[in-house]
Amino acid sequence: MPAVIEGFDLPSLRAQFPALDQEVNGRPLVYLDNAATAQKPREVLDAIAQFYERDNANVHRGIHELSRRATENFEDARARIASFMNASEPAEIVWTRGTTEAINLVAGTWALDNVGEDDEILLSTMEHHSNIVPWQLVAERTGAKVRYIEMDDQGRLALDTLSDVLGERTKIVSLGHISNALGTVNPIAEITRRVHDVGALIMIDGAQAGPHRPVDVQELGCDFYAISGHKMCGPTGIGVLWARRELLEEMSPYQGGGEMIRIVERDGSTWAEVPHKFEAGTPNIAGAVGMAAAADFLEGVGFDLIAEHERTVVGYAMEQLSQVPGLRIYGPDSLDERSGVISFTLGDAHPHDISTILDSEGVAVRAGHHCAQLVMRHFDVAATARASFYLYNTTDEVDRLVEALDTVRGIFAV
Ligand code: C6P
Repeated sequence: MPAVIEGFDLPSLRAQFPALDQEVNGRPLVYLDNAATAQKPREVLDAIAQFYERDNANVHRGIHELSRRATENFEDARARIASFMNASEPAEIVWTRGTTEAINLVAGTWALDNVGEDDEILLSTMEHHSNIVPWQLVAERTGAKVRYIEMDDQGRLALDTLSDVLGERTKIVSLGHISNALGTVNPIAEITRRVHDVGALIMIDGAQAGPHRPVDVQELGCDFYAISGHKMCGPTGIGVLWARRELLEEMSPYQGGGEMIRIVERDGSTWAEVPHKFEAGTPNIAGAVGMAAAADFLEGVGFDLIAEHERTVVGYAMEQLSQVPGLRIYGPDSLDERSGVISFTLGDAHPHDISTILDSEGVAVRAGHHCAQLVMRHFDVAATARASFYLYNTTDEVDRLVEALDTVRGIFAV
């Protein structure tokens, strides 16, 4: 059993997550599907409930007290996320439905305005479909070419071949900070420097990074960064696009509607200031409040302690899983290069069967292509099972996973 981390009180931390305290199929739940979505602490649930119970009204519209409070809550939440990401100012934070919408926003505005027929868009084969398909749509509409950074046999970006695909034709590069299918952590600051050297912009899909490490957009030096609230203990349906103000200023609006205009005339309209120019319609106000509460919660626990704890649990899981006969782990060997995700196969057992059997023992993992079919193709598998860990997981839960995998081995004679 690994040593207890000073200052990290795991039992009382777990007690703050009501959903963790239940039985599934007659066994205490072991929730290892955190890369899909994380559970929510009481602090976040209370913040959302309190908003609806006391302050609910539309924002930026009414002159009455509740509308004033709702607007204050919403704009305070924006300021909270600005500090969470170390943005220069709250105006650089655009609320979206999540990472997917943030990437579509950049693809549908900046890219459609700036990418032409002879240009190239650079992605990697490690990307989630949310960071591939929006760019393919841009390529279809503009005639630009999509190129890919390849991976090596440990699922790391093959940066020794970066200069083969990154050059003066590259207009924008879009990469995941941490892979959802492999857990690989990419050296974003280093890549960003190389991208800027050729005069291109870089967008980072931070869906899997925001929950686990401090995201400092100024230190990373990137141009666009996206995160989702629900993966970092916040609610679903809310996320953020961060971009430097001067980029937001020059970008076209994304969707048209209320809230994003200054003046509407019969023959045309003018736009509101950033970030409101990108926020058409009634926003997810309670979602923003909940995401800000999640930022408070995570920073309250402390990212240093979260990282140390996750490293202990993931390290223990790697050790234990690598002793399971027939089990193959995908992604980097070194803990320095991976985050909370462990993707694996077990003999010839189909990952969906693995997941079903684990579920029958109360262990929740995800199975499938994880919206990363290019990763599956790279490793020549149709699917993997994926155990993804977060701040509240324990080494005892790793033991429960390994025990349940013994059942799988028995059934499939692995
Ligand atoms: N990955 C998973 O199980 P949304 O759905 O917009 O909040 O996030 C999309 C997304 C984008 N990039 C990465 C790296 C992601 O991991 C995800 C979401 C979940 O892996 C659901 S498919």
